[in-house]
Amino acid sequence: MSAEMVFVEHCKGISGLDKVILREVRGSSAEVYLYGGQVISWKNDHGEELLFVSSKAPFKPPKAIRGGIPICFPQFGSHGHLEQHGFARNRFWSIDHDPPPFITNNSNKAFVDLILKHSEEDAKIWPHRYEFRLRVTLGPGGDLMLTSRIRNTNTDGKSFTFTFAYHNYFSVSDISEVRIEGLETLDYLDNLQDRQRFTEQGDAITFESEVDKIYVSTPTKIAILDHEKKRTFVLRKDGLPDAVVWNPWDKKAKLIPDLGDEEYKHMLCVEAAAVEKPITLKPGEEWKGRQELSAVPSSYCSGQLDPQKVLQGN
Ligand code: TA6
Repeated sequence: MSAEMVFVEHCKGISGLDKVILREVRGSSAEVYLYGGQVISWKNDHGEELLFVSSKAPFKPPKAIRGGIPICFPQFGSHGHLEQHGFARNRFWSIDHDPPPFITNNSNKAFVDLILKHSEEDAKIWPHRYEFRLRVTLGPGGDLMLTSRIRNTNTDGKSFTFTFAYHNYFSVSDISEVRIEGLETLDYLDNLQDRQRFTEQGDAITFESEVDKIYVSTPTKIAILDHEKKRTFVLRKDGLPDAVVWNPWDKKAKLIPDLGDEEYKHMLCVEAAAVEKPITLKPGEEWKGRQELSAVPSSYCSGQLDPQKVLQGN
């Protein structure tokens, strides 16, 4: 390790937007935009990009950036009176210079603390005071951790209720070659059928058409296996009982202006979320929701990946 290793760099990104680059000793990196408090890039120690960002994303506020890890708060989706996915993803966050202490592994050096607070403008549509603290950490092994702490700071004695998601866009080689392990046999709410409830079959989830499902009460660990890339993403989550799986497929992709017509093939959203049971905080209460992403090489075994090994491993 060089003595000059810079773990955290503050600079300008696309469209002159403020961003923070996190770097780790073995070469992995991540980029976080203050606009949206959004992770836009996560690279492994070979410099390979692991997140999908649309080539048509304009990076022009007030539009949310299509890709990376948008934060959906205080509303996931369009069920509610707020704009789709809430407003946190198109607000300018600030650097949090003095966050309350975390009970975590504090040997990590590549991390940034961001904060979003209520504003007069937002109070017109969501009349609450809050502090949303987000820590993004890149571990020495290249794992990416996001921890959200949301506190009700209302002074009028009122509780508030919200839904939430880390809307992860993973970069995949070819959506037809990808499968998800860890969600089989679970119940899901189908966004394509008015959030009706169904039960998933026993097989791993594969993709051959549009999917937009909210799996409820899922295990804390989900694996996304990319056969062609021989790569497995492992998503671990805490405080986030649900998992959303979304791919727009060809017809829907054509209707999304900031997504290339063919780009649906190279993206898959698997999101750590709290949707089915909204979270309510009384004044002074804090909620914490955490996810950890890792990308590990996976190998073939008689033409098939062994998902059990992936799910059992650390
Ligand atoms: O998380 C899945 C989803 O809620 C889909 O319903 C979908 O349309 C999508 O997110 C993207 O939403 P956006 O508002 O970013 O276009």
